[in-house]
Amino acid sequence: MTVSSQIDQPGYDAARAVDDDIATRWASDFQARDGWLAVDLGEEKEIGRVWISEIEWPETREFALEVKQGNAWKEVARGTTIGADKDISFAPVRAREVRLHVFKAERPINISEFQVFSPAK
Ligand SMILES: [Ca+2]
Repeated sequence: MTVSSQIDQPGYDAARAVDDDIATRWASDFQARDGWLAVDLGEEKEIGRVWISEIEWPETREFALEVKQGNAWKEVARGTTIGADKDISFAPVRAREVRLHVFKAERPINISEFQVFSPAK
């Protein structure tokens, strides 16, 4: 897990966004209005869906899902709001690293869960 920034408080580290617990979350620096959260799957896998849960009030206004291809990030999906229950499917792609890139948020970024799946069958 790598993130663009981190709030200066314990208990909100990046790993909280992938701990399968909706009650815990990653929080960006309090001043941040953009940023990203990247997940390393450990090996290249075919993926085609993510599930994202933001904190209970929607803060994100513009975001993209990106996968790393070589040294560059490639956009596979784009959206505006996220909210508590956002399921996004996209054209299947092979990648090891997946990133939620928030371009614009109303408040600091708070992501409770960011889960990556193989393409829906
Ligand atoms: Ca969590």
